[in-house]
Amino acid sequence: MFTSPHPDVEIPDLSVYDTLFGGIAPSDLDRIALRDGTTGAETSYRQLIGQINALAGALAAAGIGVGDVVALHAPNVPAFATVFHGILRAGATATTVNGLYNAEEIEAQLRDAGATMLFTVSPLLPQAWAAASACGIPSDRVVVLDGAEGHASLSDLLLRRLPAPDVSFDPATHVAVLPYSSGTTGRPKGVMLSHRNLVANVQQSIPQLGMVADDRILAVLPFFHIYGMTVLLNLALSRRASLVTMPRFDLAEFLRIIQDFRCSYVFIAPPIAVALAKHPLVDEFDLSSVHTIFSGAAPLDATLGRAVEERLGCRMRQGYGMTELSPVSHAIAFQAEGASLDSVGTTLPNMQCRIVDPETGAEVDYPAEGSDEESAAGELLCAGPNVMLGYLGNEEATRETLEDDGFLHTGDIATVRGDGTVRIIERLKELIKYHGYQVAPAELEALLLGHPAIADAAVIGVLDDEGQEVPKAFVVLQPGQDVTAEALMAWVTERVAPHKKIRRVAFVDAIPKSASGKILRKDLRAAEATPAGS
Ligand code: 4UV
Repeated sequence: MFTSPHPDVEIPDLSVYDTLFGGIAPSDLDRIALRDGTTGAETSYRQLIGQINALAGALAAAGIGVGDVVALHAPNVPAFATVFHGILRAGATATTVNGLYNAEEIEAQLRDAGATMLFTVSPLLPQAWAAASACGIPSDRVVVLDGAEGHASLSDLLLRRLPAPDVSFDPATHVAVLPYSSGTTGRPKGVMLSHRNLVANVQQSIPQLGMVADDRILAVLPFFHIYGMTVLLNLALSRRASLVTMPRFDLAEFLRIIQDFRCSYVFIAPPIAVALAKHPLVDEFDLSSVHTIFSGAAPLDATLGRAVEERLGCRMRQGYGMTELSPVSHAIAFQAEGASLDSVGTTLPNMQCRIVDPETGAEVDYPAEGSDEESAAGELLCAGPNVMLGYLGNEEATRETLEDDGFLHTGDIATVRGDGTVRIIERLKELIKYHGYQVAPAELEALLLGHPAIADAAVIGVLDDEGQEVPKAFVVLQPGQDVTAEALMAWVTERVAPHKKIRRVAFVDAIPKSASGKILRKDLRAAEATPAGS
C-alpha cells in the first residue's frame, strides 16, 4: 500500500456540533456565517448557533433524538445549515434528499432510510408531501422552512426557544448522516457516515484546501450531496469563513453573485469550468475577487482547467472524492503552486491506498518515492477514518465494497506517481456522473424494462460534444414494436429527476451479457469509443 505523504492530523473524539461550534472564539461570533446570494440576508455565527440549538430543542420536544432519521429536502438556502446541524445536534440522523427528485424518488429514499420527519421548502412541497404522506409521515412532521398552510415553518419551531437537549452517543459509531449513493453497482443506497467520519474529513481537508476566515465561499454545489455537505457546510463553517448560498446554477446569476459578494473561493463541478472557460458572459462581470476555483465530482480536463485559470487570473485546483469516503480522499494542495492539473493530487492525511488489478486482485508495484515514474493502472482502494460504516440495511453491498481490513473499493481505475500524485484514468464501476450528480444505470434500466415496447436495455455514460458525461440507453425492442428515440426519451423524462434523463438512444439487436447474465458495459463502452464504420 502507499500512504499519504502528509503528516497525520489529530481527529477530536467529538460530535460534529462540538467540533465545529463547541469552542468557537467569542471574536468569531459576529462574523457572517451565511449570506443569501439571492436576497443578501446575513446570518452571523452567533445567530446560526442559536438557531441550531433552538431547532434541536424543538426536535427533542417532538420526540426526535438518537435513533431517529429526519429527511432534509431543500436547495441551498441559509436555513439548510440550521436544519442540518440542528438535526445532528438533537442526536438524530439527517438523510439529505436531492431537490430535483420527483415524488416517487423522494418516497423511495424516505422509506429506505426510515425517515419519520421531513424538512422541505414551499416550492418543493407538492412532491415532498406526496412522498411523506405515502410513507405515513403526518403533516405536523412535515416542516416547510418558509411556511405553508397546514405545516409548521422553521420560524415557528425556532420561536419556541427551547433549550437544546443533552444527548449522548459515541461519535465513532453513531450515524450522523445518510446520503444516498449507488456506489460501485446497483441502486442508490444509504451511506452510513458517523460523526467521526465527518469530523475526520474536515480535519483531513483543512491543510490541503487552505480555507481561511476571510474567505467568501460560493455555495452553489448542493448541500444535500456529500461534496457540498463536507466542504461547504462543515469545512467552511469550521474555518469561520462565510458561505454565499445559491439555490440553483444559472450562469448569469452565478457570475453576478461572485461579483456582488466578492467571492474568493469557488467550488465547482467540471461543467461549470466549461462555462467559465468559454462563455462570453464571463467577460461582463468583475471576477477579480476569486483567488481559487476548486473542481471535483467528475474528471476535469487539464487544458480546460488551465484555460479557466488564465481567463480568471486565479488558481485552479482539483480534488477527488466519493460519498462513501465522507467524501474527500485526494486533492491538489492549495499551496502547490504550478501543480499539474492532470492528477487529483495527493492522498489526504491519515489515509492509506492500494491500487490492485481488478481481475486478479494483485497489487501493482509502486514507484520509488520521489521518482518520476508512474505505477500501472488498477482499481483504487482507500482506508482511513473517513471510510463509511457501511450501507444501511445492505450487508451484501457493504461486504462487496468494504474489505475486512478497512479498505474501500472506489470502483475507479487510477495510477500513482513517485511524487504521490494520483491520476484517475477511468471508471470501472457502472455509475454515471451527469454534471457531477449521480445517475445509477440500474435504476434507468429497471425503468426502461417497464416500457411495453422494450425487451431489454442497458445504460452507460458517453461523452457529449463538450466532453461531459451523459446517459445513453441501448435498447432492444420487442418483436413487431416500433418507437422512436425521441418518444422513448420523453417517456423517461416524465418519470425521473432531470439529471437522470436519457440523452442518447441506440436501438440494438442484443445487449452484450456475461454467462451469468451481467451486462457487459465494457463492451458497450468499447463500441462507443470505436468510430462508426471502423
Ligand atoms: O459519491 P459521489 O457522488 O461523490 C463525489 C464527491 C466528489 C468530491 C467531493 C469533495 C471534494 O473535495 C472533491 O474534490 C470531490 O462526487 O461520486 C464519486 C465518484 O465520482 C467520480 C469518481 O468516479 C468517484 O468514485 N469522481 C469524483 N471526483 C472525481 C471523479 C475527479 N476529480 N475525477 C474523476 N472522477
